[in-house]
Amino acid sequence: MSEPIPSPTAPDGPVATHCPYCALQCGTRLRAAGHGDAAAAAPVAVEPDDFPVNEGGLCQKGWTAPSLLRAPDRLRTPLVRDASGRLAPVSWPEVLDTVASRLRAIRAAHGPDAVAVFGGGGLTNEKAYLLGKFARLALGTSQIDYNGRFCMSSAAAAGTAAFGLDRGLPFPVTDLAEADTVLLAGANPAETMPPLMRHLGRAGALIVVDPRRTPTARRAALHLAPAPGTDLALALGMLHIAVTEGIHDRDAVDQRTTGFEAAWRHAAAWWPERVERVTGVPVPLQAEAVRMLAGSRRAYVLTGRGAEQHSNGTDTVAGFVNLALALGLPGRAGSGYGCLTGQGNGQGGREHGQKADQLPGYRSIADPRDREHVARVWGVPPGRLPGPGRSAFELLDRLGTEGGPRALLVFGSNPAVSAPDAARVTRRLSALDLLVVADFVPSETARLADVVLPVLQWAEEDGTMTSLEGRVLRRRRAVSPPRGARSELHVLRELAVRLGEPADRYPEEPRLVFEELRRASAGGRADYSGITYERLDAGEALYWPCRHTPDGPAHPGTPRLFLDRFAHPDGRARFQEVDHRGPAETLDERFPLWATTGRLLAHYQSGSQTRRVPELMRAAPEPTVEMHPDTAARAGLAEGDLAWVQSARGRVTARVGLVPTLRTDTVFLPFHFPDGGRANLLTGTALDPRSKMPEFKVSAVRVVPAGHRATRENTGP
Ligand SMILES: Nc1nc2c(c(=O)[nH]1)N[C@H]1C(S)=C(S)[C@@H](COP(=O)(O)OP(=O)(O)OC[C@H]3O[C@@H](n4cnc5c(=O)[nH]c(N)nc54)[C@H](O)[C@@H]3O)O[C@H]1N2
Ligand SMILES: Nc1nc2c(c(=O)[nH]1)N[C@H]1C(S)=C(S)[C@@H](COP(=O)(O)OP(=O)(O)OC[C@H]3O[C@@H](n4cnc5c(=O)[nH]c(N)nc54)[C@H](O)[C@@H]3O)O[C@H]1N2
Ligand code: SF4
Ligand SMILES: [Mo]
Repeated sequence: MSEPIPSPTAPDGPVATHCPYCALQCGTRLRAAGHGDAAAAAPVAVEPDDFPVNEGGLCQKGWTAPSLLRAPDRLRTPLVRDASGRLAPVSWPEVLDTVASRLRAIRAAHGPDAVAVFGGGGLTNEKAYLLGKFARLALGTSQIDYNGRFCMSSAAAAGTAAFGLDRGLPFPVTDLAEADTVLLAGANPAETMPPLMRHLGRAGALIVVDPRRTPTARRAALHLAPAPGTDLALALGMLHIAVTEGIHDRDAVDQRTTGFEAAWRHAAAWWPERVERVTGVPVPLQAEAVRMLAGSRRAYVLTGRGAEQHSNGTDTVAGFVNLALALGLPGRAGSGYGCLTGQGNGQGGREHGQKADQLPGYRSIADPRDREHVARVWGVPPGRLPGPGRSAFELLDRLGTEGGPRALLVFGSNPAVSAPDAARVTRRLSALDLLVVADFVPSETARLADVVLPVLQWAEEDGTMTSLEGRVLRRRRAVSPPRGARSELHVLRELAVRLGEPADRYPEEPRLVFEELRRASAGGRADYSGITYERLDAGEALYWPCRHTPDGPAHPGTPRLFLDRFAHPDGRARFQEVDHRGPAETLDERFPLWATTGRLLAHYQSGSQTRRVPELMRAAPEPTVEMHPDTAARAGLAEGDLAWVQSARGRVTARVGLVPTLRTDTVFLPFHFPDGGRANLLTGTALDPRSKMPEFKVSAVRVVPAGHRATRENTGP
């Protein structure tokens, strides 16, 4: 097997590409100094591009992203755990042979489902597509899922049920600037997508639903602060007020939806005082929020992870969608419902087959016609495609158990930090016969691995990403990768060949993979067949669906969905019949506080990337537990003290940050930190029955001074 040809030198001029991190995918231009080997060490300069979503702005993470390319512990060579238990460098041919032969042995002994794959929403469309194909054909496994399950899966499930199609925002981000009112339920874009605030800042008024008074809530006309896990009661109550005050949009309900009566039967029981008792949101604020939305000609309801990451997350989103439908927002020009998708390619990553039940083009792996179409593109009989596999947490929780997978390949996730009940997941990862992790830094999961594959990162590779608005963007190579790293497309091809697949089934040129993805997605719900690198490189703004039109003018793409009809066969949106239920856990004397988790401006996700950027570490060096001064005082804690936050699962050590605007029954932890600072040592394993989303946003906890043995007196609110 020959080594790939060394990379060409980086071009001289600035290269237009996009930020490596979140789904806003801010446009940037990168300039690399020097040529050849010198270039691989030289600094890279970034400047914001004049791209519509960021309009020349970037957040702290975007500005400092180039230093990620020069991380001192960047992985530069494959590693295999040796007899002494150390991860030792090996050559590429050796590592590929080792992985392939161990996979073959595990498969021969235990069957194809003994090998599992865990993907990520940060992978380009090309990588996500090829990973799904590799799993189904080269490994023959049904056991593939990805971290998007932890992200927007509840919104995807609710959106598909309501509209017949799930595209996070069915309209361009810039439309938000024209709104009279925008309700944000459980989203904090001032920290998670700062340039989005430019557009929201031009809108008339913001309503923010968040237990914390976040930087976003501080900019809102109205802040509703429900107890964590009670949003569905609030959404039902808001629908109740809209209908009882007669300010809902009867015409829209009659003409464009079905199922209102059944949904209303549940909302009818959520009168405002009952909602106040459950959520803590005062009746006048509930009413004002509804009146603001109903009185606006242009209004949006948007959800983020705060509303979605619950064991009732899908129903909660459905509750907000029901409210939006009753107000006639979805399908009305300049109005709508949307979910703020999170990861760089969180949208594309959920469309091209790394999800357990899915084939490219947002097709279903259980649908005979979908299977037939994709099997034809792949050149195999449909019977070779496995059926649906387990969802992300269910998959992780079976690793190394009787009848569960014995090998796992991780591409683009750090579940040892980001999965719920992280100690349990870490034990499961350690119980595997073979853990293979592809990454460009030694993440906490990579450190547990038997084999580490060093891959390329954003500015070193070509491909496409699909942003939160469903727009397909070009990621462009701007710098030379280190010599020892290889592209994932190359790695997948080399492994596939060693597992007996024909090489031409796994192109390693991103453009060729995209050409195949176009055909595989043609006619699917997320149809990319009309999108080409040429059109994207010519600067066209292309939103899916975008069909291939061999005989007519090129399809312009679809920036705005649902204006004429929804995607269900009857063209109508569906109200969903949902009722409130609380979180899986309740408070008691031992665990008298709610802990919720989320994000800080300076860090990204499991932190494995941003904890390697010095400026970001200076901004947020360690885990902090935010708590109300009274809550802290009752626990005997002061600002800056080290505290233990304990749940039925485990304990996190964090520094106390006093936040006088926080609810006294709630504490907040970011999930970006490793080891004993992992917020996910606290979170539980309850899953939403529809989306399989874990309950990241609510755990019952107590907070005590670190090193302290808890007593009843010092833990209660
Ligand atoms: N800085 C930064 N930006 C990011 C990321 C990052 O890691 N760091 N990650 C990206 C990704 S993948 C994602 S998914 C997005 C997430 O973006 P957001 O959804 O904005 O982020 P979170 O901080 O997870 O949650 C938002 C808010 O939900 C609130 N919340 C907690 N519990 C509840 C509840 O029960 N109800 C309500 N209504 N609110 C609640 C939290 O207080 C928090 O302020 O951000 C993307 N952008
Ligand atoms: N408690 C709590 N837990 C949460 C959440 C929460 O709000 N609270 N949010 C959840 C959400 S929304 C998400 S999205 C998940 C995210 O959690 P993770 O899935 O852990 O996400 P990242 O930290 O982005 O991990 C991506 C890893 O892949 C690497 N990587 C990046 N790009 C590539 C690539 O192209 N190829 C390969 N092979 N590797 C790459 C990075 O270096 C990093 O180590 O966390 C979830 N966990
Ligand atoms: S908002 Fe998101 S895409 Fe934009 S610079 Fe920040 S992390 Fe990057
Ligand atoms: Mo996410």
